[in-house]
Amino acid sequence: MARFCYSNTEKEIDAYGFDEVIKSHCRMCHGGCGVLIYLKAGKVEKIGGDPECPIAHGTLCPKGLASTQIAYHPDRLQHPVKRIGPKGSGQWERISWDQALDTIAAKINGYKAEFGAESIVMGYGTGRDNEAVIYRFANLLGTPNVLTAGHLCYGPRISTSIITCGSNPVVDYENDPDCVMVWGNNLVIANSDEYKGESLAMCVEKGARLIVVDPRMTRLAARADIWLQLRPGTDAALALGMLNVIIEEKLYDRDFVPRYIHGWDEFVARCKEYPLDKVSDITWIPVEKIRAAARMFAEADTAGIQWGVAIEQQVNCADNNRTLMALMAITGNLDRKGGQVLFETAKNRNASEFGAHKLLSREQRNKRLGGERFRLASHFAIMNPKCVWDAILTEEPYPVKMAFFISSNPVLTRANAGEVYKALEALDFMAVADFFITPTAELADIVLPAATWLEMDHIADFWKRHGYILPRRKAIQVGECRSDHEMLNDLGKRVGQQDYWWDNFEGALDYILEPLEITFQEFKKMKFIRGEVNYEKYREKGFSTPTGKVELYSTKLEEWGYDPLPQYHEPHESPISKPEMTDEYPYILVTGARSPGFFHTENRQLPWLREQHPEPFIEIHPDTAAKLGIQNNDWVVIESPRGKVRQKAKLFEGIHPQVVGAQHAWWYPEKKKNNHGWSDSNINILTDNSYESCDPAMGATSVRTLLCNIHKESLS
Ligand SMILES: Nc1nc2c(c(=O)[nH]1)N[C@H]1C(S)=C(S)[C@@H](COP(=O)(O)OP(=O)(O)OC[C@H]3O[C@@H](n4cnc5c(=O)[nH]c(N)nc54)[C@H](O)[C@@H]3O)O[C@H]1N2
Ligand SMILES: Nc1nc2c(c(=O)[nH]1)N[C@H]1C(S)=C(S)[C@@H](COP(=O)(O)OP(=O)(O)OC[C@H]3O[C@@H](n4cnc5c(=O)[nH]c(N)nc54)[C@H](O)[C@@H]3O)O[C@H]1N2
Ligand code: SF4
Ligand SMILES: [Mo]
Repeated sequence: MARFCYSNTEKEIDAYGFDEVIKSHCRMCHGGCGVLIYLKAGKVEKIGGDPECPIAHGTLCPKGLASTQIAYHPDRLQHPVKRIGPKGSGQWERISWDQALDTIAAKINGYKAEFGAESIVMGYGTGRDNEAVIYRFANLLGTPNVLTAGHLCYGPRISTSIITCGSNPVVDYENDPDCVMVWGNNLVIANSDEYKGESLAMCVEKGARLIVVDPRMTRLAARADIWLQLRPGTDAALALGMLNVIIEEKLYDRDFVPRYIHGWDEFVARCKEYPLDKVSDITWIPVEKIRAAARMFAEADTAGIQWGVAIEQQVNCADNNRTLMALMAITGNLDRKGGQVLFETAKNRNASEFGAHKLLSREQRNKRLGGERFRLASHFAIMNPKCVWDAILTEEPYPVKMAFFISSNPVLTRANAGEVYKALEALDFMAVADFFITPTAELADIVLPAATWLEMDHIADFWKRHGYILPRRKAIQVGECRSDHEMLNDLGKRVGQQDYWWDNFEGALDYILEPLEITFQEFKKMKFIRGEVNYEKYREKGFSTPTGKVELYSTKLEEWGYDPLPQYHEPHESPISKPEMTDEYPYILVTGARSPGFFHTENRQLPWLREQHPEPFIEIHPDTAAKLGIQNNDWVVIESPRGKVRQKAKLFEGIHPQVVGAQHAWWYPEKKKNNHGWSDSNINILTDNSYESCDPAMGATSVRTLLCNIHKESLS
């Protein structure tokens, strides 16, 4: 991210004739960067970074800078519509908000009466600051079925860290860790969750040692002291191997371990099952490199692991997270200043309380689809998507009649997209709230026009674990667009939840802030609020787990019938687990590495961003490409047992010759045919969502590691 040089707001107002500058917080991704919104004649003219922001310090990424191109896009949906042709036909008619909400409410009330609240699935995707309001609506309705991306993204980090050490440990960049190990993450592009790439970049700039664990050469890997180019999906084996070195060489924290670890002896025995020669065979990384990385991490005075989503989208999802937490814990870095801290949130009502989870009855909770199968996920109200598609298509264990997707595009973002499409086509009734009529929205009966972050008042980041809350201030109104929060506040009142909602959503914001004894109007005048920062809290309070210790041996997983100790399983589809497939599908496919201008399926319509990246590409090693007669920029067909799609070849030496890396979430808003070309380049046509391929406790779908074949597309 380039530092946005910003000196003097008033001078700029005079020089460029802006009428007003509003401080707010961007949310073109998971959000958090402070911005200055420059207004002229009631319109946003420019977005700039806010140097006073404690999270991003005035830096912005291309998506944030392009926010106006979403807000004012000519294709943006500005009023509710209902479908008047067949699903996917693109025929829509304008209706009023009252008509739209009354219709949706009547459907909800009808299905609830006839089939039970569980026949209605509420859906969202990645973090948008609307999760708590969606859970609140669902819990009050009595449906346990809220379908999110939480099974394969962030949910695993939160749930495994809660059962292991009480909360999600966040790298303490403010206090300059001496070593950062970046594991399955590319923060300088993704700026994900609690983090912004700027903090990591500054930390490396100041001299922190850097270890990168990634099958692809990223910008960070190129700068690293040690780059561990592992075989995709073998992270747990690598981490267990590193733990083994740290244990054997007695590099662990001798003060912390005996006092604060639960199950040390059993854990040590498990690690010993992973000697480095075995780990090297599994991971493709030379023994000496693994040993050097383990030593570098363990010997640093303070160290943190910048962990990312790649470790979660695997069959070893939960165990990957747990082995990385073990590395943090046994080296004494957990909750240590400059290590990885369990930050306390501000004392506002948190997302879990606002989400009204306690109001969902035990009887309804027990009906959560897949709840018995994926018990770690279900304990945190998270679902595996296939359980929903199956219930729609087979009516087992009970019928699902309606889905309401708010900020999600599942036909592009969920594994085995062909099945997803079929299921959504089979639904009795579907509603969507979005900025555009996306390929998913094309299958809906009603689409509601959602407000962007520029168009809402909100308490930003109150779901994150970095401890900050930030004011988001409404700058503009576009058409009849409304925030998801306001929309659900109104819909709730139409389905019998009137006692739990407010005259308008500002009442909810006041309710969230109530424990801090301030109103939203008062919060709006502030820059941010941060929870108290204390380190090594465990010395007084222990860890918030059943044993009060860091549970490397998990009593919760044991109670739910899983192995309480982490272990490595071979990916469901790999040259080792499925040797019989390798003739037909010789390459390992990884998908989804983030690109700077797009946020999953978003922004393909925005000229500033699409211009820089007009087509999807698949990274192929030059030797592999030469063998297959593929040249840079050739269209390539990528095939798996589930189907085939096309992307353009990008020859890239930073990837192993047997591995290819394809982009995810591609559709073509400009295409009229085939529902905006939803299946042309959509890599999730190829990904597997079978139950056996998912993490057995978390239900994470393995979209990072599968087998495929590639060939040059023929012109005929
Ligand atoms: N193959 C493969 N698949 C993946 C991944 C991968 O790496 N590889 N990554 C996975 C991950 S980590 C995630 S989190 C998911 C993301 O999956 P999704 O969240 O489903 O995907 P998005 O494209 O981010 O969001 C969908 C829609 O939300 C709309 N939107 C944005 N903000 C708002 C808002 O405030 N309100 C409303 N109503 N709509 C809004 C956008 O216009 C967009 O159409 O994808 C997953 N899918
Ligand atoms: N611009 C942009 N920013 C985004 C998003 C976006 O779509 N666009 N999406 C947001 C979301 S929802 C999320 S979850 C985050 C994700 O952000 P990150 O966690 O940074 O995830 P990715 O960039 O998908 O993947 C990180 C790295 O994992 C590597 N990788 C692939 N397979 C493996 C493996 O098996 N093991 C290991 N160790 N590494 C592997 C990839 O090569 C890649 O470089 O980004 C968020 N930010
Ligand atoms: S990183 Fe996210 S919050 Fe920051 S400017 Fe980019 S899109 Fe906005
Ligand atoms: Mo994600």
